Amino acid sequence: MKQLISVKTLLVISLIFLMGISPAWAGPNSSAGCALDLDYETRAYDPEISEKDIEARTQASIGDEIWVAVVAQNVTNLDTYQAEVTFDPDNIAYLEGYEDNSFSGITNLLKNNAGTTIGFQAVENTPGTVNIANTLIGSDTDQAPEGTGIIALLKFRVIGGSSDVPLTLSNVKYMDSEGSNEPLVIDDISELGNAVLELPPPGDIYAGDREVNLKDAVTALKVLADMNPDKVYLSDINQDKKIGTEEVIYILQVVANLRDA
Ligand SMILES: [Ca+2]
Ligand SMILES: [Ca+2]
Ligand SMILES: [Ca+2]
Ligand SMILES: [Ca+2]
Repeated sequence: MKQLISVKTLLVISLIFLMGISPAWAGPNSSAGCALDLDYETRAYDPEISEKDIEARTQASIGDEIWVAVVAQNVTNLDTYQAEVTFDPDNIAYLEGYEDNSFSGITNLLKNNAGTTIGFQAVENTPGTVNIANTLIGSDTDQAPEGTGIIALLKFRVIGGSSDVPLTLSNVKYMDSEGSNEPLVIDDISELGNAVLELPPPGDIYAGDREVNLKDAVTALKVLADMNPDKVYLSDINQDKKIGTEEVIYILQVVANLRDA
C-alpha cells in the first residue's frame, strides 16, 4: 500500500482529488496561487504570486479560438495538481487541452527540472467545467519545481454572448513531493486569478467591430430577408440564439441615441 502511494499514479489523483477527500494539514503550498493567462506568449512570470505577464482580460469575437494558460504560482516542490476551469457553455466551447506545447516552447512546470509526468488530463466531464490533473513520477524534491509556471494549456472557441464572459478557477489543489506520505498533505489553493473575455457589445451584428451602427441594422435586416450577408455575428439581444426583429429594433434605438450601446 505504501509503495502504491509513493508511486503516485492516476489512481492517486482520482481517489484523492476527484473523490474529494479533504486535506487535514496545511502543506508547503498553502501560500501558492493559480491564475489564468489569456496570452501565453508573455510568460516571464514572477516566482511569487503577481500579475506580471498574467493577461486576465482580452477582447474576443464569436468564432475566435482562445488559448488559456493555467499558471501555478509560488509553488514549493509541486508534485501533483488538480484544478477546474468553469465557464458558460452557451458562450464558449472547450476544444482541447495540453500539458505543454513544444512548438511554442512551453514546458509544463512539473517538467522544469527534467521530471517526467504521468496522467495529465484536461477533460470536460460536465458541460462548462474542465477538470485538469497531472502528477510527477516519483517523489524527488530535486525534480519537483519551485516558483511559477504553466500547468495546462486550454483551447476554447467563442460561440455566443455579447458581454463579458468569465473563465473561473475553482477546486485547485496542490500536493508537494512529500505530501503523498501518510498523512496526506494536500493544499487547497485560495489565491485564484480568473479571466474575462470581452465580447463585442449587444447589437454588433456586422463585422464584430465593437461598434453598433447602421451597418449592423442593415445586416440584421438582410438576415431577416434570407439574403445571407457576409460578416454576420450573432449578437443576441433576447437570448433566442438568432437574429430577429428584436435585434433590428435594438440597433436602431442605439443608432438613434435612444439608448446606449
Ligand atoms: Ca501572459
Ligand atoms: Ca524542488
Ligand atoms: Ca458593428
Ligand atoms: Ca435574437
